[in-house]
Amino acid sequence: MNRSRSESLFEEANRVLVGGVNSPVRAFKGVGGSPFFATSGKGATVTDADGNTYIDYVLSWGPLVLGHAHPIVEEAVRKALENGASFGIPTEAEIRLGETIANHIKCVEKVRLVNSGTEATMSAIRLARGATGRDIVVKIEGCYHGHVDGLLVAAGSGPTTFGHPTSPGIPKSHAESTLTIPYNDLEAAKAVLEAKGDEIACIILEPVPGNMGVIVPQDGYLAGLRELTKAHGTLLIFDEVMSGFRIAMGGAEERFGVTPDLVTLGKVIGGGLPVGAYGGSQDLMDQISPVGPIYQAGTLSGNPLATAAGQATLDVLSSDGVYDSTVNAMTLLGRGLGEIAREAGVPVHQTQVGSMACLFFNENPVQNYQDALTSNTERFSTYFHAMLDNGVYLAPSQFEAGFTSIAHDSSVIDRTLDAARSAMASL
Ligand code: KE4
Repeated sequence: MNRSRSESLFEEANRVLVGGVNSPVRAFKGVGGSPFFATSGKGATVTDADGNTYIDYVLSWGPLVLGHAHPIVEEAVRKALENGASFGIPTEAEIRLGETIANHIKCVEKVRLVNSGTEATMSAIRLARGATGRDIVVKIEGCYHGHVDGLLVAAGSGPTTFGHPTSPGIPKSHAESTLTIPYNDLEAAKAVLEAKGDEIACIILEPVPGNMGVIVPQDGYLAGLRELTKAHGTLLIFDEVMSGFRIAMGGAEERFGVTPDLVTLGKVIGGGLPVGAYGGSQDLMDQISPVGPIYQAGTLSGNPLATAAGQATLDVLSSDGVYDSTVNAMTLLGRGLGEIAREAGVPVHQTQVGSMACLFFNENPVQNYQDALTSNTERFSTYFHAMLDNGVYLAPSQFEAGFTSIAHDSSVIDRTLDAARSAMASL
């Protein structure tokens, strides 16, 4: 497939943009080669600067649950823009988006809109620390919550440890107030809470992680975390920036019956424009400025264009049968990929929750980050490039999630499976 225009654009980009990108994952470092440059998207497909069209399972890393350039979303943003791009003064649209979020995510009595998932998780952690008067945050190894200083921490040795930063520029003090435990390990959670419980402000996790591939919570894991955190006065934060409106319209609380103290959202609620949010009980949220003393702010938070795109997306997604169609598409795809892998004799471990899924090139089950790391990333990279050359764009890393949209109909899935049949045969 000819991508010469993208290649020359990437050379130009590298002269002014760090790594040629504005977010590292886009640089294809996980799979080698260089990224294509997008020029347009429509429904389930995205087209590059050389005119190649790909079926898109990245969907801007999750937001485009209605597919690219959905007419209702486009019209909503166009109409909002006619009245002006931003006011920095309250607008009714922010009330309506807040109400829509609260109507779906039951633990949310009050919400604060921000501009990214990172802002949402950073603010939720500040709230947890302010509300509890405690400093330590527990995160789950392999979960990603945006580039928040204290959360760019990898686990040290052993199941529960003081983390060390995975990035320069993070003060030792930040890393020292972050503990890391493995996913799906209640014993590790129990140990850390018994050891430090009265200093731990919160445990934050992706209830269904999508940043180490997609991993399914073992039965009782989330409920166990809820029980343990409650017993120690530690807040439980579900980071649903990725899983929100993907694993259920009501998030993990609906799917698993576990109610967190705070939830963070992003991606889908902005429909492709910058929106993040964090929410919880009125008692907790009213501790945020201007009602309470915990400060958080944002020039463009709740801006009219982003709220219009988010509202239109959630309105379409919550109409009859629409959400289910995204899940059914992923189920159809997963079934087909499993068969193709078996026919090709390629060992894979598949996971799916709602409309997010992962194909691990791994002959064993993947229950946590250490398991995920044993996947055959070489084989994944070969598969990724074969699929790309066959017109299917997957997330350029084994440790990401795949997403479907309402535009991924059966003909799109069939075309994907044809591409997979030939890609798998080349492994
Ligand atoms: P943003 O700041 O990128 O909007 O959201 C950060 C974030 C928070 N929480 C979860 C669970 C997330 O998945 C993310 C961002 N996800 C990555 C994809 N793995 C975004 C892609 C990127 O970094 O460019």
